[in-house]
Amino acid sequence: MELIERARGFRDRVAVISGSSSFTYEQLLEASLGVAGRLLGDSGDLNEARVAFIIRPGFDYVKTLWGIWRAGGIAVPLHPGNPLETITYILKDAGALFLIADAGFTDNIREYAEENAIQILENAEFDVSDITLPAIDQSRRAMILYTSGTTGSPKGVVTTHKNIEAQVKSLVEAWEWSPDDHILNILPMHHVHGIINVLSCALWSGATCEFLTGFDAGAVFDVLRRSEVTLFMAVPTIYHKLIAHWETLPEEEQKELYNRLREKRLMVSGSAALPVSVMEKWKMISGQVLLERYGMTEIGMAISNPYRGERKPGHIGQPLPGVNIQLVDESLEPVADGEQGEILVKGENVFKEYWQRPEATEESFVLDKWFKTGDIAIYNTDSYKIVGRSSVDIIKSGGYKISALEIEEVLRRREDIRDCGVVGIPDEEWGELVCAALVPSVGAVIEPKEIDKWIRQMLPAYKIPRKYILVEDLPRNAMGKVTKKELIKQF
Ligand code: MLC
Ligand code: AMP
Repeated sequence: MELIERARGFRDRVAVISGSSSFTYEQLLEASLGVAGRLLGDSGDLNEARVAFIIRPGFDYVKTLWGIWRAGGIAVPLHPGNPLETITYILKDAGALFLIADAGFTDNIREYAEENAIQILENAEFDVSDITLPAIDQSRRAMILYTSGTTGSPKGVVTTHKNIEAQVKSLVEAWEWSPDDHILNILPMHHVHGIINVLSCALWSGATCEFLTGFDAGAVFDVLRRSEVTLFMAVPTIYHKLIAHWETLPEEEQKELYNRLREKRLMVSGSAALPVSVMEKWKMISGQVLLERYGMTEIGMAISNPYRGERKPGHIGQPLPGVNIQLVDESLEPVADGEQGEILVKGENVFKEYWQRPEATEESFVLDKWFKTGDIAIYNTDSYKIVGRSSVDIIKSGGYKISALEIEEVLRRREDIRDCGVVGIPDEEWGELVCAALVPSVGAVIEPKEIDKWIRQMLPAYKIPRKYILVEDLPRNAMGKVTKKELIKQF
């Protein structure tokens, strides 16, 4: 694996900072070797066994990811905050054979793991003596990330080592990463934004990745104040929250922060549309023109504003190195410049398959292996601009992709709900807010608070509806199909 080979060239440099501890590339190589050895036991190769892990962002997360890769396994990162229902769904769907977890996360999952022959390993220091690692061909599967789509349940997006390398190399080239870079990571580590754009680009480059375990605006500014930090990447909601925090600070501190932030090499926004107002405000408080880029779990990053050159507000820029883009109409014919079309993507960056869903995989590719993103864009004077999505059932909130259908399925499990419709309502801070219209069953009295409590046991926080309305029936067209555009007007 080139990632590991390259690390040997940066042995004494700091790879990861978590909390008050720093870890060199040498320490990362050694600790990940320990994880690999523990996973391998007496076998010489995990041969693509799925290894799930629930580890807080930091050095232990990174050593585990690398250890799984070095042992020949497929890494399946899980979010520590997710409810048991979500975690067991993924363990089952991925057919995980191992679960590596921080102490404290294993208790409520142990029973499920034992029943399903999943071996639990508590995150620890592992012995590194006497380990022979398998040779890993680039074409082998490396990672499964779960993503929501227009089908009810999340699907596993499988990327190979080659896909990951292509995604990383493209960004390293476009954004001119170097060993002198130092990036702050506050993103969740079960999605491409945190794993690829931040962590893997840093480690590929011999740079330093510093972790905070979650988002806290004051703590982010404290790290960004330090001159060695050169890069920052986040979703628009995070920039919105940072601006709100900045506005509460005394004038002296605001000025001091401006002077610190304007020295940064690059600040990037992505995972959802960056409102022009947020881009302008951020420039005012930091002197930084945010670089907006566009990506997706299935493709890594595809389109980006330039590192050098004009970053156009409200636009996502041009194709990244190695990535091919075209816009097509519903008959898959290319559209003219200035016309709307669905973004199709092709290149080594594009994922291999949806895990054990050959039909879904086949449906997502058209023409000659072009991936259908479901995003609608126009190309105007040298830059792409996202104008919408082909499905109203996909919601983006806080940078997370959410399937309305998945939430509806969970709501419909209740006897007091006869029908329901979930929609995304535009929101300045979150991009969209998940909202649900509920049709009560005959005679049922619905208590939104109780539904909220119940749904929290099943879905991650970002999928929980923020507003409920009760309706007698959902709006439908002449064919009897629910018209979500009409439903949105009722909120
Ligand atoms: C959380 N909350 C929300 C919410 N998410 N409210 C509305 N909408 C949402 N989407 C609420 C919680 O219920 C809670 O409320 C409160 O906010 C704090 O919850 P939290 O989870 O602690 O939130 P916070 O830490 O503030 O998280 C906000 C955030 C987080 C923006 C930091 O959402 C985040 O890290 N987002 C990044 C997601 C990401 O990395 N996406 C990339 C996917 S890859 P209460 O009442 O319960 O206290 C991809 C491809 C690409 O998209 O192009 O990059
Ligand atoms: P995910 O499936 O979580 O990886 O989310 C991918 C989706 O995020 C894309 O299909 C887009 O809809 C959206 N997205 C990512 N970046 C941007 C951006 N800069 N502007 C608008 N939407 C974006």
